[in-house]
Amino acid sequence: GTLGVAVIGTGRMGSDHVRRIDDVISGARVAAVVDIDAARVKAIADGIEGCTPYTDPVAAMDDPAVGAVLIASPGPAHEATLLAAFERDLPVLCEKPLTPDAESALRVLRAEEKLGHRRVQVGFMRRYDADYMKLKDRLDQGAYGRPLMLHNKHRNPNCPPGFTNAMMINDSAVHEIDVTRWLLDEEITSVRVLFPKPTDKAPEGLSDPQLILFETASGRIVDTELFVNCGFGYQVMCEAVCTDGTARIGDNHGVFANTATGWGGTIDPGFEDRFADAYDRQVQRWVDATRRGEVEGPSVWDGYAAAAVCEAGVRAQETGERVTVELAERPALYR
Ligand code: ISE
Repeated sequence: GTLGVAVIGTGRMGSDHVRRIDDVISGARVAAVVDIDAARVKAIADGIEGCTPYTDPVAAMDDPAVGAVLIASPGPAHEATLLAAFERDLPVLCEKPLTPDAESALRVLRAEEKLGHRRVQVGFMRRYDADYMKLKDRLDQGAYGRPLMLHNKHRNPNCPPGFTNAMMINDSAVHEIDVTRWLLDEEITSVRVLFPKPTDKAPEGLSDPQLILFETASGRIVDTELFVNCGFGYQVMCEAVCTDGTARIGDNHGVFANTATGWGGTIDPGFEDRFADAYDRQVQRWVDATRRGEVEGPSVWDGYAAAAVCEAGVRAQETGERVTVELAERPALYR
């Protein structure tokens, strides 16, 4: 039957997921919405048939209409919700970050291991973007030989208020961390961060842009230009440099026009537009897998490994040094 989903957290991503499950996704419906803001969840639930508002995630999970959980609350709240979902053996789609640090991510990993089967798909949605999927496919086929380097660019028009240097790593570069591990199929072993001359568009205390360098287990090098106040739009690019060629995605797609004033296209204003298809595909694939009783996509191991690299990244920002990534051994469940 139709999967009843509890959407936990109704901020920017949570409310987008409510709309997505309600309008776009097949095989699922929003059975419950949860937020600490009671008036907000009531207003959302009032607009959706058969949807119950809650302020407590655990109460929502105990609602018999709920068969799966989508976690889109702030990162520090994820661990408690994940552990409660494990207790009820409920399938979970958890927005990134899995948890805010490696230690708590490892606790979640141990809890899922104890459960004995995977229950979580982590919201690294770039793995569901059509361009990234093509690049991954071709790299896996060896279409350009063996990959040696990746050049990434990650630009946001502006950052939300209160954005910090650590958030540049934990919220933004975390996507390049996941993409690197996924495309190259190996772990990141060290991180360095360089601070170019900053833009005057960045808020006080934020050094923007930053240049982030990863080394991987086999000695590949990956650079990322992270620029969260570029001012003009949202752009994500990835170029793989391989032994027999290079391949690049993310040059803006869409309509290419010739007009009196020149040639070209438009730049997406934000990640909701640029990655709309990826978010849709991510949630649809999660619903489909869940209804088959399966789990796919980025795992708790991927969430933990990303958290460990983020921690090294923040230390690299603070010290100016090359910081080695410390990783627990990969459990059999995730091999
Ligand atoms: C945000 O949280 C995201 O996940 C976006 O993909 C990223 O581009 C942005 O920088 C983050 O703040």
